[in-house]
Amino acid sequence: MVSLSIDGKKVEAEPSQTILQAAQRLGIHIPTLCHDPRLAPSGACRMCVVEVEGARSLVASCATPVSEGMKVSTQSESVKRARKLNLELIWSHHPNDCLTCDKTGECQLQKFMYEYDVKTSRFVEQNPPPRPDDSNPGIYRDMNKCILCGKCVRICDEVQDQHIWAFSNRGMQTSIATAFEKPLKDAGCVFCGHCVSVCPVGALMDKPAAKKGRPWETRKVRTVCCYCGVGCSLILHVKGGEVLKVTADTHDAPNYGSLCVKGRYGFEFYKSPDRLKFPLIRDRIDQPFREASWNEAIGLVARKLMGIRQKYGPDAFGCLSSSRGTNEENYLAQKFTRAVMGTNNMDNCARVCHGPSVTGLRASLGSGAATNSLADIEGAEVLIVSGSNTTEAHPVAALKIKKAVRQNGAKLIVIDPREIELVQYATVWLRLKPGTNVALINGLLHVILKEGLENREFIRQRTENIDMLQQIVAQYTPEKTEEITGVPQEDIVKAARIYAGTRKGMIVYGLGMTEHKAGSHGVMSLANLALITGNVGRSNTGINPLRGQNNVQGSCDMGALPDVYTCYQKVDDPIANKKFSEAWGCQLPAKPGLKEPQMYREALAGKLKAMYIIGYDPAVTQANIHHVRSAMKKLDFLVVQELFMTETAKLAHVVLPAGCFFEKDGTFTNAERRVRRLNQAIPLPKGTKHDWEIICLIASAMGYPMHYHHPSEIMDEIARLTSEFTGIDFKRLEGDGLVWPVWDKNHPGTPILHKDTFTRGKGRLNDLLYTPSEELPDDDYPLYLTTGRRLYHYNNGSMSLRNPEIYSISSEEFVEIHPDEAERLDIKTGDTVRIKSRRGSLEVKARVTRKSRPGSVFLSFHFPEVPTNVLTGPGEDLLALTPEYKVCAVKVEKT
Ligand SMILES: Nc1nc2c(c(=O)[nH]1)N[C@H]1C(S)=C(S)[C@@H](COP(=O)(O)OP(=O)(O)OC[C@H]3O[C@@H](n4cnc5c(=O)[nH]c(N)nc54)[C@H](O)[C@@H]3O)O[C@H]1N2
Ligand SMILES: Nc1nc2c(c(=O)[nH]1)N[C@H]1C(S)=C(S)[C@@H](COP(=O)(O)OP(=O)(O)OC[C@H]3O[C@@H](n4cnc5c(=O)[nH]c(N)nc54)[C@H](O)[C@@H]3O)O[C@H]1N2
Ligand code: FES
Ligand SMILES: [Mo]
Repeated sequence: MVSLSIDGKKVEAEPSQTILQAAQRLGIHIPTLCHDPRLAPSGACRMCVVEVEGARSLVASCATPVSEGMKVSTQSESVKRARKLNLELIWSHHPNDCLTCDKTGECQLQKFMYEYDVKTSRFVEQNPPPRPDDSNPGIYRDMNKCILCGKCVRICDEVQDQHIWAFSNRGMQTSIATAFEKPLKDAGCVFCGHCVSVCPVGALMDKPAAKKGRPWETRKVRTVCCYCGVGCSLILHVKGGEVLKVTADTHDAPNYGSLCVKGRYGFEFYKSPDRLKFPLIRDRIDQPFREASWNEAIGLVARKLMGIRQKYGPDAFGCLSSSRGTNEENYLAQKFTRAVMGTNNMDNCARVCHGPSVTGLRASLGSGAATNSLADIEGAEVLIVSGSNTTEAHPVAALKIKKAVRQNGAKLIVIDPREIELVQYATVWLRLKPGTNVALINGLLHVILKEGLENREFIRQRTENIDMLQQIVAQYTPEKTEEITGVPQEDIVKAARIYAGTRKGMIVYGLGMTEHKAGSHGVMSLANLALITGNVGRSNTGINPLRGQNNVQGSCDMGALPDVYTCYQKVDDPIANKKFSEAWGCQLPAKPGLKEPQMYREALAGKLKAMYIIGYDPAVTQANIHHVRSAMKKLDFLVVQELFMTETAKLAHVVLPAGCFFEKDGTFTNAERRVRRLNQAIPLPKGTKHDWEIICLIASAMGYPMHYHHPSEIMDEIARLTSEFTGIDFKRLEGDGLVWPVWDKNHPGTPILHKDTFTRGKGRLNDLLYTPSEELPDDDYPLYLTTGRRLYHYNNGSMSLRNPEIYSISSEEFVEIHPDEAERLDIKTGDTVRIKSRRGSLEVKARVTRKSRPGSVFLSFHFPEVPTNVLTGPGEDLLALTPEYKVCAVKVEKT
């Protein structure tokens, strides 16, 4: 530590700190234009100059380190004079349209001109005019306003690592530009908006909203993003019942100021004219819908469900609740299903997603959740990213991976058949054949055990079943593993050594692990890898599923599953069953219910008669949708609760219009188990109701009174019934929320699981053989089809496609096909091709790219015109029944 004085006050600072940082510790404000704590100092703007006793000239405090005995003055006359001169110089080539500039009130230049009383500039006769450029989606640009602070260039380089902006030209002509002045869309921009978020002036701004609002006229509401499981904190800027723009605060976890394109620009769907605005009902699905009052609709639902329960018994009903909805809503959905309908036929979209993570991690560690927090990624020395296209599906988590590699020197092992963006960052890329995860990981385990790289101490003390594991993986020599997976032996050995050679090895994975016949097995294999190397139970280690939906962690935690109540208390455990039966005032069924795919089978068999589907669109997003739609059509009664008229809603008897996440209070739980508050920002659209209110209305109409004044009362009930949530209430969740388990009202939460012991006691090393996928390419269908996500759109597209700015960036689907295949089939980029599987066929444009593995093609499932799931099919995870979306066999023909 060194001691120095600033404006006469003494302060201690680390020798690596700058004068600016030391001043901030004292609460002394120094003006800055080019400084950002996330970026390396550049010293470009000279606003932060201070006087240091004995120095020959003023120094930039943001770039000057402290030293022992330094005497700094931040407000001396010469400092003030220098800052004023500086402002005059900047102002001399800045347009003076402050009255109409959208940045007014937030512009740092304007603020400092006012503070330093600079009214005009001696260096100019006439300010230049604004030079507006709104040719790019989302982002508005005016290079005449640029002050060349370089923050946009640096944040794009240093945080987003995308390198889109650069200084171009020299002298007075210098400006910020993309390479060759290409439009952002063609320059490789991912529209994260980081550049916009740091611009101190009006040079880069979010496109002005249709409705105008000055910063002092807008309310800032903190809430949680409704897209992926990272669960970024958002600040909504609201005026007169409308959201004008979305930003993020650099202090808020887990994203600390970063957002992706959907978080920042994907908010306009809520005011789409397609929003459902009143209940719709009909007797039969071949009739048109008619508008109904809420009374009539709720009465009808209650009557029908009571009739079906009476005639066919409770198990003729099934409910799917929404991982887009809140914890409170999911809790009520399963309470309704169990207490009112009397069945455990309850599921959510985790079934088609990370169901195998819940099953696999529970089998290995005892708890189905991520073991560590997202912040841990940055400090890892080795990262395995398997089956996660992180930069597209969890973009803000990907920033942490990029930072770990580029700035902190971590080694990255990517396991993925596709050449995803993270491959550029990888030390080793294991490009396996789709569906061969278990074989590949067994191969890694083989090398580790054979070379004695395992952590014997950890294995002895904290795991069981090492002998069986050793026997099984003995077969998976590098040669044999290469044969099955297509990954070169040397890479398998190299990856095994890298991962086993660290005490800070962290595994992050996605659906490329779970959506397979051997999905749960794949997850258990990854757990084996963490367990035999002792890379679990500490910071910067562990095994971490990047959960998909904003609240899929929460919907599972809330018991929206067929076999458990909240936090995985088993329905067939007599103690849990008694506890919930008493709390809810009825005898609850103890037999685990149907999983989602079993519901469709039972419906086709005529045994399941009614379904209640909340915020979920399986008629598009389930695999083999012909089968799913036939099952839905056979139901006597289908209720769908939605924002939009989805394909599933089109098969319903009753459609109930619900509020979306901007419009409600409640909580979401992100992929790291962090429970956070959602704050209502705008009123419910006329005619709609909150999901939780609708459930209460139906239950009450069925003779089971359910009344809550506010979602916080539901959370209080959850906390009473769930030890892990005992310490949680809405008040405590303000700010960054809490990571469960939170055992009491003073408990700080638990970011790292399994520190001293696993939830199940010892960690289980599961001995697993490789099981091939259900449907492999053959002569008739010679290509693998693997499916997944694209950055700009989200699942069924019902929300993301309804954002005009985003839609203008990405408005159609294409199939990715490797040049080898393309040549053989005479297909060029832009050609329309027909893709056929044993279950269906579709037409789509082709894009020839090396991103696809030879022998495989890739499709997303976001565009209704290209119903990918007519193709996917027949495989299912052996334990969780998750569809094998990542492997089926297809043929491709030019049309
Ligand atoms: N932009 C965007 N973001 C999203 C979503 C969205 O729709 N759009 N959806 C959200 C949801 S619900 C989820 S669950 C997450 C999913 O996020 P991810 O898990 O990242 O999603 P996917 O793109 O489906 O699949 C990931 C990767 O698995 C790879 N893969 C395929 N087969 C195999 C295999 O056999 N082994 C291995 N190791 N890898 C394989 C694919 O090539 C792909 O790169 O994303 C969430 N975030
Ligand atoms: N081919 C292929 N298919 C896949 C996958 C794949 O990788 N490949 N991935 C699968 C995965 S991981 C998942 S999670 C599923 C996702 O499948 P879905 O859950 O069906 O997809 P979403 O688009 O998230 O649909 C949620 C629906 O909820 C509605 N909604 C949003 N917010 C609210 C709300 O607050 N209240 C109500 N009532 N409704 C709301 C939206 O309008 C939307 O229609 O798709 C699966 N399908
Ligand atoms: S803030 Fe220090 S030079 Fe710009
Ligand atoms: Mo998902």
